[in-house]
Amino acid sequence: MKAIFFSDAHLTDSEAGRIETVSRIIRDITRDADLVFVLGDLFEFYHGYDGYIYPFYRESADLLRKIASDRPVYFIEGNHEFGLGQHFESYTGVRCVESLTINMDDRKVFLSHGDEIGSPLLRRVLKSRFIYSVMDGLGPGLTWKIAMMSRPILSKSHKPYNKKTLDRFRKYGKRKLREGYDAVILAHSHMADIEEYEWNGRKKTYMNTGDLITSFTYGVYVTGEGFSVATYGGGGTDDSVR
Ligand SMILES: [Mn+2]
Repeated sequence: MKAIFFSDAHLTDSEAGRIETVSRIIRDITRDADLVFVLGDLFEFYHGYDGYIYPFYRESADLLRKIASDRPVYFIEGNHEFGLGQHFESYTGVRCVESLTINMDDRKVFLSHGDEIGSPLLRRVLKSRFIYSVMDGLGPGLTWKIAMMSRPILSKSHKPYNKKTLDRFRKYGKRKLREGYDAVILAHSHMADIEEYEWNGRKKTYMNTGDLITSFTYGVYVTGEGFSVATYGGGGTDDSVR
């Protein structure tokens, strides 16, 4: 069994070339995957509407639909996705969730975008039923415009390396592992990372998928081999930076 984890492409309507590049990467890395996890912020902004897919996200939605046609795909929403919605789910066949606990080869795995680490309060306010109903009322065109104007509030899509943030994510990962998970997979920091621990003879893993903007990293799980971080088209003999 092979699972693929990727996140943080932050696609917008103004960079058609980048959508194409990211589509190619996603197509390539998921080709032989039995299970696919999108760890959030694939889109710079998304709020789902009935019967509607943003025209510039059609390509990405169609790609997810194709991937999900013959294997399970989970989309764990990021802080830039405000309810992908039922239409997105039924159109793509992808399961959209806030966070996820799943069993893989007898390992209990926790997956979340990871934005609960930095600003849980802001997350609660922005991702509220009230805000969603305002977005519903405004419609996709106006909501998109406002979202693009609010980008500085939503958080930067380009994040430089930051040791303090890296450590904060590791610490949170460790805390979740202590709660009884065998693996914790996060994203959001845009810093790919993998830490392995051995507690009471049981192997535990914290992994961060990094991003598909600057570092082009993603996570891999293979039965019998465990977790690893890989770089798309990156150096090395097998693209892996374990
Ligand atoms: Mn994020």
